[in-house]
Amino acid sequence: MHLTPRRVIAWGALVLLAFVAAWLALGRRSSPLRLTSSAATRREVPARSAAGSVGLPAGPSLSLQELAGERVIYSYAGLRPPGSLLSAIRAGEAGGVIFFGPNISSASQIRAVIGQLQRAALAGPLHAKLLLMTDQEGGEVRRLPGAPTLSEKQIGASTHGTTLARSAGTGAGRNLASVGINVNLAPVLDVYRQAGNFIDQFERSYSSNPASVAVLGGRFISSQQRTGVAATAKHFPGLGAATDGQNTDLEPVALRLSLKTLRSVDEAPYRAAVAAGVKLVMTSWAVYPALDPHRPAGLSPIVIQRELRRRLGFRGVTITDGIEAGAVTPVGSLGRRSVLAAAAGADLILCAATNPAENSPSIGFSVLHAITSALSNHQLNKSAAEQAADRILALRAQT
Ligand SMILES: *[C@@H]1O[C@H](CO)[C@@H](O)[C@H](O)[C@H]1NC(C)=O
Ligand SMILES: CC(=O)N[C@H]1CO[C@H](CO)[C@@H](O)[C@@H]1O
Repeated sequence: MHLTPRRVIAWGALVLLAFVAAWLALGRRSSPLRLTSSAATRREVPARSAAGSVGLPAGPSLSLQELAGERVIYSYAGLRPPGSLLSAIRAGEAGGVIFFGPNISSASQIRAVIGQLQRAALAGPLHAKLLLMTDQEGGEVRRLPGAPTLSEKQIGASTHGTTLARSAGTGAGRNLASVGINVNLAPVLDVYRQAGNFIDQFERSYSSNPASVAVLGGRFISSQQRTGVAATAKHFPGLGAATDGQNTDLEPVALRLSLKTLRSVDEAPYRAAVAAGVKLVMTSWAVYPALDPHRPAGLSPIVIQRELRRRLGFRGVTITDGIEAGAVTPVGSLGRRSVLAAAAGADLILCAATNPAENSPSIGFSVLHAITSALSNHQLNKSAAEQAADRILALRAQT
């Protein structure tokens, strides 16, 4: 072939093209290698903590024991957390701890306990902070001295209610944050019916008017959450109709309200709470025959999944009331109650005794073991448990 200058240029261009094509092909071949090496890196860095902080599916990397442990909120008696609780936390088998008044002797004492608990959690396989919670509602129901001093009822009765609800939320949040508590089991959104009834007797309800409860509860939630402390709207779908003798801590309670009343009165404040971005909702242990005649709200998929999640659009973390409550003892053992609660859609199981002096990590261990075996024998749905763990880890990463 006679090489004219034009042919030289054409061949040169062809050779160059061949080189570019080969280089691209090699590049493409090497990209799966790059993916593999980044996957390997991800396995070395604990997958769960990465998942928790960015909200990616955390599930597949958690063991069954860890998936179960995420759901457990432990309690203990006395001023010092027992060694067995610290070991469970270090093993990644705890979602959090609830504190009661008798466990708190001073701000510095509880701050030191919290430091110890969080160091154990951060040293564990999930490297995620615990959810540390208490009831700092206001008025008589406060586990720490200080804000909020006004009861919900006093706030509801004031002409400056919205301002007071905002400062109660800010005060509660700053007070709890100052000792390291990152979840408040407040505000109460129950709409009371009769003066002196179950929820009104300690002034825990803002009002008998659902619209007022919605506005005041919403203000409390957004102000408190701005301080970095998560709020818990309770007790869904509402305990405002319980008489003074109807105490779910002590015995089964049925609230025979019509579906219309439940939705227009009792559930109404939860729309405002969801709009305010409330991070947790606590279910009640009462039975609401209009919603589910057979099961208490906290064990009912109809109440948790249909009413709260689908109808009201709640996407946060659900938590039971105390698993030792008299209202649910007829259901069966601690283990059976907690598996039913988890199956119904309760993300967190509050493992506390009705008498705080009887609080013990052993309540949490029973729940941990029951949920672990229910997961391993497929009595509980593993992918639903992974979704619950994702919600809990996302909350743990935010607090
Ligand atoms: C298990 O849970 C997942 C996620 O919530 C759901 O999509 C699936 O239908 C459930 N499976 C069974 C058998 O209930
Ligand atoms: C020293 C102290 O106040 N201990 C209390 C801690 O909490 C339990 C109840 O959970 C009380 O029984 C203790 O007296």
